[in-house]
Amino acid sequence: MDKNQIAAIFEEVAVLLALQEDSNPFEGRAYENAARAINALDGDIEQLVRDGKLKGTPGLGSTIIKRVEELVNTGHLAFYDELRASTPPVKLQMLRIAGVGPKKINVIYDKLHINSIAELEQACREDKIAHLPGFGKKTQDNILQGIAFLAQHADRFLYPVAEEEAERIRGALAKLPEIVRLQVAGSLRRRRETIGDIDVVASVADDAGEGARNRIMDFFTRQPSVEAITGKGETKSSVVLGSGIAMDLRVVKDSQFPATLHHFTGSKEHHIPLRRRALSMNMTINDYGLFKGKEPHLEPVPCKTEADIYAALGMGYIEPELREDMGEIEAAVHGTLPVLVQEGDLRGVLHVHSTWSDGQNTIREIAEECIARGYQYLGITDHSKAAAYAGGLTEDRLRLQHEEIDHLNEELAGRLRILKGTECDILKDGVLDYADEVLAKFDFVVASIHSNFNLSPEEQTRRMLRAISNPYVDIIGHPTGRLLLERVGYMLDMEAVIDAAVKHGVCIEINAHPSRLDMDWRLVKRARDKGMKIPIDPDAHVLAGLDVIRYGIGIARKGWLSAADVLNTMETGALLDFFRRRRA
Ligand code: DGT
Ligand code: CA
Ligand code: CA
Ligand code: ZN
Repeated sequence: MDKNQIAAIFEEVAVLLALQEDSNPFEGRAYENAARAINALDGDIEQLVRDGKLKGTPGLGSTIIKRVEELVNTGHLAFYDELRASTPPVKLQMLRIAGVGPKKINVIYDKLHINSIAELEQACREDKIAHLPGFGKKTQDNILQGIAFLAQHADRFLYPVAEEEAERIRGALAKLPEIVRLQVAGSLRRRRETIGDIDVVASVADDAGEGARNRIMDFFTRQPSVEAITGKGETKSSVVLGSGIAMDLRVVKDSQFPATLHHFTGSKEHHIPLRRRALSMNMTINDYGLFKGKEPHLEPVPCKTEADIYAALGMGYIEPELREDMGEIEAAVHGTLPVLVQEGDLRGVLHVHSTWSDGQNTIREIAEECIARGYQYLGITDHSKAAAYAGGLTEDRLRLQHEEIDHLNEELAGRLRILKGTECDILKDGVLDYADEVLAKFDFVVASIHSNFNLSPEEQTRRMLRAISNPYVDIIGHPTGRLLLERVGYMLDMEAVIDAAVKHGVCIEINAHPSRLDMDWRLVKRARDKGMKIPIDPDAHVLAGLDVIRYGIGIARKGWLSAADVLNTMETGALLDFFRRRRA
């Protein structure tokens, strides 16, 4: 068991403790602090336990150390298992509702004996929640909204969940000798931010017999991750996988593959203007293929690839990410589609947390990882002082951090440049958490909202615009604060925010975390069209958090970004000039 796993269990213990009837806030806080202390430990925790070296670590009392030892030695923690077993499941379910924390959950549970989210919804409708001590009408409405949001998104999945399930099965199918071509289609291929179901298209040789298709379908429905088979035929089978996501496999003749792949890649919205264009050229496109003429007099146009289909319709190839009816057909006809950015175009990353605030790795560790990944620069952005819950830095600690960065930069000269950044809180009134003299000491400043999510849209927009007008702000972090499938973001007028950012030369990030992917790709395109340079930021809190960059690349591509539109494709010198010029 490594330190990240142990810290995660302690974080969960803190939550479970807070959900107990007569919870003691100090006990919970002890586990939160312990989780942070463990994350920040240098070295292998199992070794530290074996050597008895945990004693004396700030944040780790003797009880906690015993529990760490139990976890390291047995892989379990009886205390945690008991807590889990004794916590009513509905309390954990309620945690998923935005704006409802342990305190409110305990009141709801104790006073109204609620056993399910459906009962909670009922209690809201009967106006019972509003009358609980410390609640009120507004809270009740928020809970109803939160429940509706959960219900609406209950049947969708985050991209990485769908991708992992799809990849496992695609990899298995790829080994079958009967299969000629094989491709994931649907929203996953288009790299949407959330996925309804997985669509896969396979082909067999045109002269293959029924046996080949049956073998493929048998193999597919017998995959270990298949939980249920909801349909099984010669051309289409459907299953439900372990995570609850559904998957359709279609098997067609290889000569039909391009048209079938194109159809099931979608989107439905992309197909509408495309079909219209085909008809205007006296052609027909459907899920079987491309034809000259109109029904019923169809004459097939042979196409070996999707590019052939687009070419026959008089346009350039349209990448799957762009197939959303956002103007891509017209651009393909006129040859003005962008060359989309790729992960290899990035020269560095700009929004990363270290152990100085709530990250789990030291700046040195992150720097070495960035070198290994071939980056030229690393922008460290720990939290500012208002974010006390996340270990935000006071001005005194900032000075120490900057000394450490200076030393590392001397040592790593020629290999990596570490940029001094901050993820500075935007306070309620739009003022930044650090004074201008402090902000001036950074190479660049990311400004983010982490509090007061419930302001009116007008107030929230005003707050954001004020932050944007601060000359030290270079990048706005996760601009709407949304958490996909969990909560909508805070309400603000993103069109006004983009316009103001463009006017002040401020960038708005694509936060690449798969639960955020914020700003949304539709807004990315709008910002790009107005000339904004957009950074793709990992917002990493641990080394593996740098991997999420590729989800951000997907969103950048959906937003029509080419390498030149992305801030962190710049070389180090050009990037530093960019930040300096902004301030001058
Ligand atoms: P999802 O699964 O909700 O994340 O989104 P998609 O785009 O994967 O949608 P899905 O799985 O329902 O269908 C896959 C593709 O098949 C879709 O993008 C386009 C095509 N398709 C499905 N239903 C229709 C339809 O009624 N009309 C047209 N033109 N195409 C359809
Ligand atoms: Ca789908
Ligand atoms: Ca489907
Ligand atoms: Zn943040």
